[in-house]
Amino acid sequence: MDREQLHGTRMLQREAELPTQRSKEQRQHELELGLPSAESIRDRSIPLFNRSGWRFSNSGTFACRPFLADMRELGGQDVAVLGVPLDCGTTFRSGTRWGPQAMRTVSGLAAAGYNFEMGVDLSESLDMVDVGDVSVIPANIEKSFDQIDKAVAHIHERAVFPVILGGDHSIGYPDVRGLAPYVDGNVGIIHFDRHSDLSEYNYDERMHGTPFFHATNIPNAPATNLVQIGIGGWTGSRGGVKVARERQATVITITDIERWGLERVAEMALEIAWRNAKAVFLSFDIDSIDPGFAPGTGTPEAGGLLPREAFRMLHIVTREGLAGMELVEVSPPYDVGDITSVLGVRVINDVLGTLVEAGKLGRRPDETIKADPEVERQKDQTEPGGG
Ligand SMILES: [Mn+2]
Repeated sequence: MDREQLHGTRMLQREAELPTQRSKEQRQHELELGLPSAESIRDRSIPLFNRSGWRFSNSGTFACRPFLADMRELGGQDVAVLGVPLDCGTTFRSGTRWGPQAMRTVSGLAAAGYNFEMGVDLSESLDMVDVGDVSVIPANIEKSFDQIDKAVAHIHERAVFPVILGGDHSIGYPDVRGLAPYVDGNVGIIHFDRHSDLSEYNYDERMHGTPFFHATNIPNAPATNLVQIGIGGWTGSRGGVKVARERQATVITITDIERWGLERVAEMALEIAWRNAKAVFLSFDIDSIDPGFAPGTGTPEAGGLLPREAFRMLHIVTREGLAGMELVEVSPPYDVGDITSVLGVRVINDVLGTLVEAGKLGRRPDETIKADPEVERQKDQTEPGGG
């Protein structure tokens, strides 16, 4: 018997005879819909926005909203939900590449969009689309940053509010990098986390402990407008502390929250983020909430926020409006009964509900409905004659 008689050899030849026309047309179509990728991507058949839904980009849409296949049609909507299935920036447990899919899957639970306590109905108030995932480059974080930056910038350029589903926290840097050029002034950052994420490098690269070192190097995103809420525990690094001290970032610990109370620290965070700023970005790391409630995450740190504490503070810090938000570090392989994904979706819905309630996004279903008395009081103070 010789090599030519092997089935394997025949099949080697067979592959060369199979047609490729349909798949080539499909890839070309996806490239047209998904726009050209960042300059650093050598394979020019990879689009900027992933239109194939392959592998870790395979998921339903957020809150069962329409999937926007053609990114050339973005514009005029209120909200674009964007997945970033990236976890090559994790330094301990990976798995956040499954975060967008898991959150989309469980988001169907609250897809009706109605919240009794807030008195809002997102289905009535928000024109929201799911634009699918960024085509990330799993083996190259810098190329992934270029893709994320360009994708986020495309959403801001079309004046749509992005809700970014991580992915690990390394994406905080390109998320801010994609926003900053579209803000005519400074960008404030409100950052919920148990970790400061201010190191210059992890393992010689810009991984998930580094996003705010690099984001606050962007000229119009100064660290003096960075407020970090929930910092503490044993899993942070000393390097980041030095950066926060030198750049005068504001760090609010769990001890501060216990001592001063939720309302006072949240009011302070809101004031510092907006001081001489034109826009504020919200970065919410799910590990800011105690791992008893949010076990599905890469760097768990006990003693974090209770869910209701996080919801109360979010209600205060987001009511003046946001330019975008990210929900990062949901790692479904470590989750139990999807509770971490459910919590992530709840945070997103609460923020959207607050923005609608405060008249900062979409339309209030009935303008005669009074908002939270606290919101009204604030408006009366800040807007002479308004209300
Ligand atoms: Mn964290």
